[in-house]
Amino acid sequence: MLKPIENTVREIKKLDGLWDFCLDVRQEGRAKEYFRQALPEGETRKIAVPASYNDIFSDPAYKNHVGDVWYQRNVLIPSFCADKRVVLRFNAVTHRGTVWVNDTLVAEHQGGYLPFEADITSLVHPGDMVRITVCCNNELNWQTLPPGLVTNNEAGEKRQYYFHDFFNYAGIHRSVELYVTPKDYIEDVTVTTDVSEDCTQGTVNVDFALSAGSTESKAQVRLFDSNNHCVAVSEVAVAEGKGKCQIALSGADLHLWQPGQGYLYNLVISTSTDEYTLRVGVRSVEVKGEQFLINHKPFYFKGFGRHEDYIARGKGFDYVGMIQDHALMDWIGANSYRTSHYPYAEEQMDYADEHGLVVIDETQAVGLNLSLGLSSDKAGLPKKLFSEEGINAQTQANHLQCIKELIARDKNHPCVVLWSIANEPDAAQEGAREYFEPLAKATRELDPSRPITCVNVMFSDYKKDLISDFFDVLCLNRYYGWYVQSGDLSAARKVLIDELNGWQNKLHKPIIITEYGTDTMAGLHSMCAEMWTEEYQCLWLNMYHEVFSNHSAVVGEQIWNFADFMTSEGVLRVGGNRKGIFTRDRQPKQSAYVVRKRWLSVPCCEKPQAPSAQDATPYAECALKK
Ligand code: BDP
Repeated sequence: MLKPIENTVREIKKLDGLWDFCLDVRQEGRAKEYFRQALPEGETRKIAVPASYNDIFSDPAYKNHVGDVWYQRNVLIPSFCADKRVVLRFNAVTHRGTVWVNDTLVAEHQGGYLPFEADITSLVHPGDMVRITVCCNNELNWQTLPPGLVTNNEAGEKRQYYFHDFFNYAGIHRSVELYVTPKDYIEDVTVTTDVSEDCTQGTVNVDFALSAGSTESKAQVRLFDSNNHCVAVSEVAVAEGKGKCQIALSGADLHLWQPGQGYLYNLVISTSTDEYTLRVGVRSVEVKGEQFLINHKPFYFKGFGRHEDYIARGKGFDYVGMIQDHALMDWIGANSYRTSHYPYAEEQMDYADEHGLVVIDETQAVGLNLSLGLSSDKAGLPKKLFSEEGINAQTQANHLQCIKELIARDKNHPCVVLWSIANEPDAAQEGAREYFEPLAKATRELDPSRPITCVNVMFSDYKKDLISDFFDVLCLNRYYGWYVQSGDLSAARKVLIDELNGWQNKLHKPIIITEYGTDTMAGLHSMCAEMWTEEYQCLWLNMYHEVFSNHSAVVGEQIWNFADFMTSEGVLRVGGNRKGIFTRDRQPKQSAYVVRKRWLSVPCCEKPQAPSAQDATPYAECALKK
């Protein structure tokens, strides 16, 4: 799915800003057809788009609303729409969006973190003022991704439970765009790249598809380097709307996309009516034995699991947050992150492409697990997770749809080196193998150019796990010394080492520790480095780092989490999850300096040496000396 762009034949009008908004408290908007007129007077107020609606008004009615909400605005159709194909695009409506233009239903989409669009050419004319109405629903059930459970409490109020550990923010989370293309247009482009073993030759494989019914017989493909110098031109024959070509690069024309150095070319495809420019990074990715190779060199992942989570705007995208997070990741020496636990805004993928940040790209399949203790109300839970009443064939079909949409959006981003199809499913349950095998197979077919993974939960260790043989990389989330062996670092260290050895002996695959961390209250200190203190976080990380540095199969460490983030209420959380290395307002905890020292001690792609006990900060060092 191509991102809208602007050039001489394509234009974009952003529809971000203030929209009318109301909660559908009586859940009557669909029956009363709210889209046919202005939203109900007296209940409607202005809201910002993009943003989550939950935290803006500091009112529990908004924060905890379960069900539909309505957004509406009038839009003037610009003159650039004349004789063009006009498309309305939503980059993310969480979790379900239904869209009307005036009285006409134009789109319905399930899945809160990926774009969808509607061709509205026949409904609009330049100069028209049209009413756009969006019904946004945040309910999660066993067939949605992520899954959840809606119940009614004693007072008859709807409550939403879910099995993932981040707040169920909802709303129009990313930009809304009205864009145009020519009526005969370039519909899709797929680029894969390869690099010779000695890194002296690069190959760019281009496949493109034109809109249905296209009668074009040829197209031109050009590649420009970052100085806008044309390094390749290819005249491509087009048959039935499809064309392909291969571009070879070498010598002064070849610049690899590398971790830390995001070199990008511009690939320009031109037909008689349309032109599309795509940024291309030339690199190779491969899993070989226990190594993860980028451009044929071992790559060691240093970075974080993150969240799109910000004060007041929740999961709403904005450039300030994006740039601040990237500046902090740069400061601390991170070379990578995982889009835990849903696809992030495409702007973030573009930024990572430009800056050579390596991304593990994850779907929103999180919380397919009943044993994580995040829901206090067990009523209504299925007896078996993978069952007709729980995660069933419909869930699996919806999960496949998420994978398809993610790959369709992100396949051309060089930053993406690994697809993660789920986070912490209960991989020890009966039915897990039958559920995941077809999904793993389909992911490989959709994109044969990248390795795949499914992030493993601590309770499905190497003795219990039933699915990790389907995947190329073992991504492990581990909390020894926190949720279990709480406060006991030497016991935790032993379990961690035993487990890494267990996985290594069982599967001989590269291991990335995609989560490890401790809840830490910024400002809480203790001479004895007790749990929840800044000292404990430092000592705990140091212990893990020593183990990783000394283990040959570990090819990456991604700390949980980059920053503190909001979760649902519960006895496990105090004002959210506090495992951040930065606070929610992006200030460093003591651990930030420990991590920075470690990650900057070696060049970008390399694995750091084992730290000494003294590396756990001056405070912790004192706590160590008994
Ligand atoms: C893992 C989850 C992550 C949680 C984390 C934690 O993948 O989303 O936030 O643990 O407990 O289970 O902090």
